[in-house]
Parts: sequence; structure tokens; C-alpha cells
Amino acid sequence: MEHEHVRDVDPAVADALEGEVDRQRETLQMIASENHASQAVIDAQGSALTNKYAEGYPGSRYYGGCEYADEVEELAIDRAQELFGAEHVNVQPHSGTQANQAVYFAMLEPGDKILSLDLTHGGHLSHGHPANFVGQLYDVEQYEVDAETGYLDYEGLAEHAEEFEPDIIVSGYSAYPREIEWERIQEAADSVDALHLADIAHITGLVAAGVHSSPVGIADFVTGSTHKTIRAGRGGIVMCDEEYADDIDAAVFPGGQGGPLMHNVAGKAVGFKEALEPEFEEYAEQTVANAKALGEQLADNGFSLVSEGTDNHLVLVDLRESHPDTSGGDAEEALEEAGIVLNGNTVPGETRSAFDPSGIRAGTPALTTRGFDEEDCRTVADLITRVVDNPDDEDVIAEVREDVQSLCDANPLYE
Ligand code: DSN
Repeated sequence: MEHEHVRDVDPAVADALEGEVDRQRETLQMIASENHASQAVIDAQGSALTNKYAEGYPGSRYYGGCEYADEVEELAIDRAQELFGAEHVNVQPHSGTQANQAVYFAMLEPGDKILSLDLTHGGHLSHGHPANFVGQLYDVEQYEVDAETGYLDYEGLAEHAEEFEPDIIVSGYSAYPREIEWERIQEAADSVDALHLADIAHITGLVAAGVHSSPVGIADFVTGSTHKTIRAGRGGIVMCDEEYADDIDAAVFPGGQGGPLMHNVAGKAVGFKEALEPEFEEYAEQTVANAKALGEQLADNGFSLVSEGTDNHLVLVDLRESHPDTSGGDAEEALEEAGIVLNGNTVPGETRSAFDPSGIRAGTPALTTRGFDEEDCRTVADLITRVVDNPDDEDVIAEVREDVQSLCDANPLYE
């Protein structure tokens, strides 16, 4: 078999792949769930392990030839255990959503009750939105953040749990900028004899680095994504105590998935090794410092932040007061034209729609990976302000695009 590269075989895809690298190099990736994986993680994901079927678990597979698959999966598990201190880790979920599905499938019967945060208040589709099968298969009710403060309403959650008597409470969020008090949610779960699933998808890296408190050892199940703040190979992870290990493993495979994506498991192993290095803690601390600087500068420039700030890697801006005629979608579009890529996002008390929401969500994991510090993030906040103040002004957008290019040139990526 000839050793041909993608450019030799398929120039159209090669062009698109190069275009994507250039896009990431020359624009600011501020989607809070994204990051720039290291070349080592990308190499592992692009390896010959993509060819291998390895249904089962290390030492107990349904196919032969799994010795290297076993090695890689064991390394990923050992490193995840060291990072998070979990008794049992399953590294096979293809995504954070499938990690959540594995917990539901292992522990619930159809019609059982889930209590989770409303999507417009920062929850996630896989926590029981009606458009997701989880919302259709189970009986879901949702709690909210406090309308005044934007912080989780822990007392409201406990009261809701008393009334609804859920089988499981889901915590962990996709657009919640504050530290989560896991014990308070656990108390609410204990008081109604419910299980507790903590989905740390967004903050996996912050938890691993000790920059955000950990739900491991508090919640019954902890799920996460492995490619967001933790910057490892793409996919998901489930952690639990030994008592649930067999149920969770059976729910991932054969319950919900077939062959594990072993090249991605290799990417997880490599990324977890990187996260065990002392530099990763510095990275996680800087990610939070950058988000705080971004938020403070946006607030100084007149924007309203949900909860008035952040403790983690993201800020959620409610545009309704400062820019009543600009939707999150309008802002997202104008900012992308200027080279700043983030997403329009719903906000608590949403008055528009999920397709054209009232807010924008901005994260610092990817900027921090490419070397941005607090001063850079304050500059980015000023650039965001100029664009959102003038979304239809092509001259302003062109000027900001040049400033974005200078910031990118000063912080090169994938050289
Ligand atoms: N799509 C991710 C996010 O942006 O939060 C969650 O799955």
C-alpha cells in the first residue's frame, strides 16, 4: 500500500483541512467549549488505531489483536484516575452526551424522573431537553438560576426536589459562569434519596487542575468531555465509585456504543499525561484569570454579565439592557466577520429564542492555550465592544479584524 497523504489523494479535503488550521491561527476561538489540542494529541487521534476494533475492555475484548489498544486504554484510565481521584473510570464514551446517556441507561428505567437545569439557564440538551431522547424517554422537570443574581438557586432546587422526588438530579452546566457548590446539590439529592450526576464537561480541565472544586467523591457519577478545558483527545468520560463500575461499563458497551474509538482514547491518554504536568495547573489558573479580566473589561465597557462576573473559563453577556436592538445572533455574526468566534447564547429569563437569543457566551480556554494573558483579554473585550456597539459598520469591523490579526501574530498557533 502506497503511503499517500491526504493532499495526494483528495485535494478538496486537504484544502478544507488547511483552511481550518488557518482559520484557527488567524481568528480568536472564544467558543467556551473549544480549545486547541496539542500536536501530540492530534497525532494520536490521527493514528493507525483508527483501524482497530476493540469491543470490550482491556484484557477482555471480543476481538484479537488488542494488545496496543489495551495499553492505550489502560494508560488513559490510570492517568484519569490520577487526575481526578476517581475509583472507576470509563474512557470509551464518544462524547460527553454519550457519557450522560450511559449513566441514565445504567441507573434509570423509562419514565423515571430527572431534575436538571433548564437549557436557557445554562443546562445541556442531554440533561433532558424535549428535543433530545432523554427528554422524551424520562419524566424531566427543570430547576433554574436565581432571576436576580444569576447564581444557582440551591434552596429552590432543594424545594423542587422535595416536590418532584426525582430519581436523579443532574448538576454541571454549559453556560454557568460560577463555581458550583456540589455538596449543596448532593444534600438536595440525599434528602429525597435521589442519585446525583455531576456533568463537568465544560470544567473538566479546571477540576483536574484543582482550580474548580471537584464533585468526585461527592456525586454518585461524574461525567465530562475530554477536549474542552482539559484539551485532551475528543470524547467523553464517566467516573464513579467501584459499586457502580460494572453497571456503567455495561451501559457504555454494549448498552450504548459498539467499538470504542481507540484513536480518540489514545488522544485522551496523551492529553491526560499533559494535564498531569505542573504547567497544566498554570494553564488552568491563567484561563480563569483571563476570563475574569475579559468579564471585568466588558462590564466596565457597559455590558451586563449574568451573575456579574465569572469564577471559571466563560462569561455570559446579556445584551438586552446595553444593546436592546442587537440579538446574540447579530453580535455573533458581526464578531465572526471581525475574526472573533463565539456563540449567541440564551440567558436566564430569555425573551427571544434559542435560534436568535439575547446573549453571547465567550470563553478563554483556546486563547489561553495560544498564550493570551489578562492584558490581551482586556484588549479582546475592547474589540468585542467596538464591534457590538457598531455591528453594521464595515469600517469598524475591518479595523477590528486588523487588531485581531496582530493579536494572532503575537500568539502563533500550530507553527
Ligand atoms: N456544544 C457544547 C457547548 O458548546 O457547550 C456542549 O456540548
